[in-house]
Amino acid sequence: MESYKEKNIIESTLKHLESESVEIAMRINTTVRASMSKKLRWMGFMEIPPVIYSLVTDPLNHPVYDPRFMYDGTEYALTKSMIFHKQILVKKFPKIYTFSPNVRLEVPDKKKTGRHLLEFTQLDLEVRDASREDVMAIAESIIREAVNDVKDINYEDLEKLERKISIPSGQFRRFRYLELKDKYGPDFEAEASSREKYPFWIIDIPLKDREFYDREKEDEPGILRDMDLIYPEGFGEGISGGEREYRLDRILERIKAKDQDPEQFRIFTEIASHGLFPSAGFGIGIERFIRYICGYSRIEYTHPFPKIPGEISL
Ligand code: ASN
Repeated sequence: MESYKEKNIIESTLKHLESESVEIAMRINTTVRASMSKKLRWMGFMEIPPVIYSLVTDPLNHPVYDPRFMYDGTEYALTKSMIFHKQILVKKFPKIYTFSPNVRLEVPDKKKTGRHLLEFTQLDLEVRDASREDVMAIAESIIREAVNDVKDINYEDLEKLERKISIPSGQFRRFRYLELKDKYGPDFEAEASSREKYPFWIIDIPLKDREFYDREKEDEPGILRDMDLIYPEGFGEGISGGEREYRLDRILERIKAKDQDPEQFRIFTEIASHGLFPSAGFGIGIERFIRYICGYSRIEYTHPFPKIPGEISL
């Protein structure tokens, strides 16, 4: 790397670390992670170590550069999400969570959104024999608890940021994906996010807008038993999850319907042929959640070493 570029990176890294916004976000990060772990353990979850690279990872539903490397003659991928590992894990442990580092090399243009980091952490959880509604209730309760803990512990920081945040005490609002799309047009998610005052759910996402692993509704073909959580005030998407397809024949059909190469998922489908359980789960992006709590316009202030799309970073 040319030395002037290196000098710029060193300067900008040190400047970033000095920023009060980063300092506050790190205190809130500490509270949020402890709060979520505490609540989930209380609910009977087991914490599992993350998987950083693997023989199989989430295909995602949008194109990203796919980092792979060879080790001792075998090709591995960096984790984009632990979805398949979660489905395998619930065979043994009925309620699991992990703080999972994900690498998603998004196109440089994604820098504009202010909510994409190429490397981030999601708290990814999965529950055997659970319904979508069960895990939505879990998400609501860990969010509520974390916001309350931040208000108790980090009140001085919230005052400094002049940030007031409130979470409904009951269920969050739910909107069906296609109804929202009819109402607001193609940019419905951003539109609804900027209009709403509280976090809300988008449910029943169509098959073509999602990965193959979420379960199709029996009574409404083409629509999935899944959901996204959207933060209000324009902060956008913060969670995605759903009930999972666990039957091998349906998994294979869904891979085919997505025009994906079954070979890419062979190791997972082989394991699925030994039997998977029905399950539901979700992942909540930690940096996005902190961004929403702090009210930051840009996500990079939630990470001391942010990987910003299109930029060289430490
Ligand atoms: N973690 C998400 C889920 O459980 C998947 C993802 O991040 N793409 O559904």
